[in-house]
Amino acid sequence: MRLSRYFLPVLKENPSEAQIVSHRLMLRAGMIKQQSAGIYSWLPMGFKVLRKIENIVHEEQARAGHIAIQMPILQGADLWRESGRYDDYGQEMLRMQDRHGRDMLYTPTAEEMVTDIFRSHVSSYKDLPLTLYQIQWKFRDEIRPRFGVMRGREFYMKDGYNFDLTKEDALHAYNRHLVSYLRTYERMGLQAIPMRADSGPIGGDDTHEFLVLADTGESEVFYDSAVTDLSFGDRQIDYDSVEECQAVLEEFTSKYARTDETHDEAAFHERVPEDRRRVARGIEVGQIFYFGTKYSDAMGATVQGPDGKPTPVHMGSHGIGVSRLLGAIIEASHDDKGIIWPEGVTPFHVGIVNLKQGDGEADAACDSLYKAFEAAGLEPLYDDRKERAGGKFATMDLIGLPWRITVGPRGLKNGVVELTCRRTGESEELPPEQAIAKVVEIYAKH
Ligand code: P5A
Repeated sequence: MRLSRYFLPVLKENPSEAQIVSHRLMLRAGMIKQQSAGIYSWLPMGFKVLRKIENIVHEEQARAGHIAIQMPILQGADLWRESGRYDDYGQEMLRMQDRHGRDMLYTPTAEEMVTDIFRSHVSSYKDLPLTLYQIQWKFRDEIRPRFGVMRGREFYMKDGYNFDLTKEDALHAYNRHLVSYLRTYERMGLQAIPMRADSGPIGGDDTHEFLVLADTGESEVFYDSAVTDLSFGDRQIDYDSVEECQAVLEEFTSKYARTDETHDEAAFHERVPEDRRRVARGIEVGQIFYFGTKYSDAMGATVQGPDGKPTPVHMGSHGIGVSRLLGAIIEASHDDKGIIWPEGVTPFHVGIVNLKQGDGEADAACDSLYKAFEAAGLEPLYDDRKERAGGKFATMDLIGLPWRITVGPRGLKNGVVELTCRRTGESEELPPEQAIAKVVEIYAKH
């Protein structure tokens, strides 16, 4: 993309409404625009990152054997009356009526609808296990929407639902989700720590939240510092293997790590040596639940079991805060100049800064870099505006592309361009071909 043809409405001033750095940087970098409290338009660069995050989620869901569907945003109230949640959900649910006076709602989650799909089409235990998921907009009329996309009213969520014959099978689905989430977040450059949590309006006893540590997080968390040494890395897991998933779950959840809802001070002291006890704040980027037959009992979702008798299915649901993740990633990865995107989610792979737009040689060198990156399957953002170098650097630093190539007449005389790493600020002068090769090699890992 050439910046002169792009739509990147960066703000020079700090927006006064933003209380935390990720919200401020998303507004300043022209990624989102607020339309109502907690409701945003996604401008091109914000939308691009949203799509990147969404793609990672889809890829990791596919790897775990889960199947994508799409359910409607507006749902009839009847299914929710069957489960009892139409009344339970209270004011967080946005309700409306259609022209016939039928009660409708904007989906805050979709346990009821997916259970309805299941009961309509699945009748035998032989069709299990099954996990269906979607990535879809949700609405929760939060009392205090704030911090930009972090606590929106309209937000984008991956919600997945497993259907299993037995509790044992459903717990494997739970463990499988935990493993696939660890991998998903790591691909986004995040450490998200599974913590024992409270199940709230979704219900059930078994639940973990995934928290990214950040001072601006809304949850208070208590943990053994040893959990921050754990990393999923590039291990290959057989998602069908009960033992392998169980082993990962145990590795990542056996140390003390809880949100304030389930925190137990006595257990904290007993289980964690004093020098490893940490009290901090975290951003909840996902949550997994096992709730057994709560919805299948209420809604008559049974299958014919091996004994020929109707058996209610065991279920769980599993969510990732896709739009919230943009905020979480920025909270975890920025400096005073702007965002620092992890390679896995960056909107463009590399920025090209032309120090002397209009200079024949500099323009030609930039064009050829641009073409070479495109040919290698990467997306460059070329700042081809007639602007001062200082302004171009400030924009690149603000929008946070991990790698920048600076091209100017002086370097070109010596046959070199400058390759700069956004995270470390380190630069090196290299012939253009070598700079390209280096960037291509870095992204081969992402
Ligand atoms: C699991 C999927 C559920 O709703 N039902 C279907 C279960 N879980 S949850 O924890 O309530 O939400 C899942 C994730 O969505 C994000 N989230 C939000 N993001 C932005 N703004 C909000 N107001 C908001 N509410 C929830 C969180 O990341 C949460 O973990």
